[in-house]
Amino acid sequence: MTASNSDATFPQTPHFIGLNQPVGQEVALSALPVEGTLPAEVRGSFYRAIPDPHFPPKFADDNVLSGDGMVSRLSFNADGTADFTMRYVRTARWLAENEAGRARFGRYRNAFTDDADMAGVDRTVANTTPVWHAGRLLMAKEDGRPYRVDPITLDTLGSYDFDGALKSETMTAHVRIDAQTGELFLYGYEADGLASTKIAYAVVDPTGKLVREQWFDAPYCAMMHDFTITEHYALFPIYPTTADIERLRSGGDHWVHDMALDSWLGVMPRYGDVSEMRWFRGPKGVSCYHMMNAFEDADGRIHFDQCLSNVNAFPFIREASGIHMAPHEVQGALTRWTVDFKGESDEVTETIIGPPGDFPLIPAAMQGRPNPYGWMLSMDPQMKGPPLMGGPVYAMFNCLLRLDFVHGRPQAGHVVDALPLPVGWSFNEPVHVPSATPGHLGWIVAIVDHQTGDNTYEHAAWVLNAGDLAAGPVAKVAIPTRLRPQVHGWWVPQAQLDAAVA
Ligand code: V55
Ligand code: FE
Repeated sequence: MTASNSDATFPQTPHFIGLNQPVGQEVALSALPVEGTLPAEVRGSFYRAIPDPHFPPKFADDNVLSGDGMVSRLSFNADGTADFTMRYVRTARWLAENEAGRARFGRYRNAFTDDADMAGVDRTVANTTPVWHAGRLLMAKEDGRPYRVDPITLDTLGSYDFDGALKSETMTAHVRIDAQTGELFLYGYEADGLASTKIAYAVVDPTGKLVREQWFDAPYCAMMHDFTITEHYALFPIYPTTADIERLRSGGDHWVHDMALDSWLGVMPRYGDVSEMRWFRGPKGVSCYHMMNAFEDADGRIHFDQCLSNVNAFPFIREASGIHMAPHEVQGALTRWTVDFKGESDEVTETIIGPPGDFPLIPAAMQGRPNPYGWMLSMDPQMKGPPLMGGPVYAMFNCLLRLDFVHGRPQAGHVVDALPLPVGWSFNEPVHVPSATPGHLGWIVAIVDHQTGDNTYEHAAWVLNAGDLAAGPVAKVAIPTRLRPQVHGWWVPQAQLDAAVA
């Protein structure tokens, strides 16, 4: 048994109330009934990463991103039922705090605010993405190395450094896997310490062996949450959410957004040398957490498609930056930056290609190649009430969209299919399950939240036809326990799980 936070007091801020209220308990539910018809192709496990603080924070201004990593697994079983399990990742930090029965680590990504006796203890919380590659499940967070987790039991197997090969102290939660080669491409920023400009870039072969790691300097230290690959290039975007070591030393915030600084896109041949990196300048002040994809066209130009916004989307980062904006002033769109690695220009060419929103998704097989279509979460403009409060933006998305870049109208943001939810409901990030039927777009699995009372919620996994969202779920699994908003998820087909366990 682990110490429970259920009787402890969390700050009554948006980070810890409502949907963001810590769950504080591990869960094991088996043989959950599936309502409707589960497609035979939806066989496998849907992993989710959730931040869930084990103990109330040392500092009341703590944020939702600091929470201890929890990994959950929704397994769609051969008998047509589903199992749901959720466990804390036993990070060094979790173990140290569990032993003391209280928080010993301080502010978000500021080790200078930790208890003195925690100096040198790995403070990452493994709370952002469950990454599956080469039969290994890794719980990743961008401020440290990932933790390896058993994909069946969810037991923590320890901090993972690719058998000693990874030199970077950090690894992104947004790796990219080329489905055609089976390679995993990763980077780590602040690779040698807090507020450093050092970025590590590494390639992992299809067997999981890290075969190459190179370091380079960013134009400035920025929050580098995601990156992309194409068939021939690796692309590193830099947006002006910046860190400063003196601010950290004085106990301040890790991140401040600077509207006056340029954004940048670093591009290098993906098997090349970092000395070949070219930096393309983007607009000032913009911000992005997630890219849908990047690819090369027939002329060799590179298109980089991102959920871009005019400022950092996280209210607590804007507050720390002295940027006071009403929620409606925070605007964005699915935005394409086009660059020509072999051309003259050092600027990006910007085109709006889709609606505002986040959590973009494409089939794994299209990674780094042209994606004629994709999905993302957005806000239903017709909604007759406020969004559900939750997550780091304090507002959950309530609409799932399909974009078709071939058949959709650019004026309509290429949106061809939508599933808006009623007031009081929200979507968490979906995953895609491929179909073997030619022409079938596959399936979408996502957790849906529903507020039923003052502080009561119901949660279910919905399975949708990815090519007919508007039809609503073809199957649902109610998950009868409280859930906190997911950061990211990953779909692992049953055959890959079976092969890894064998
Ligand atoms: C994000 C999430 C993080 C983090 C930095 O969603 C950025 C973006 C869950 O932790 O530390
Ligand atoms: Fe992310």
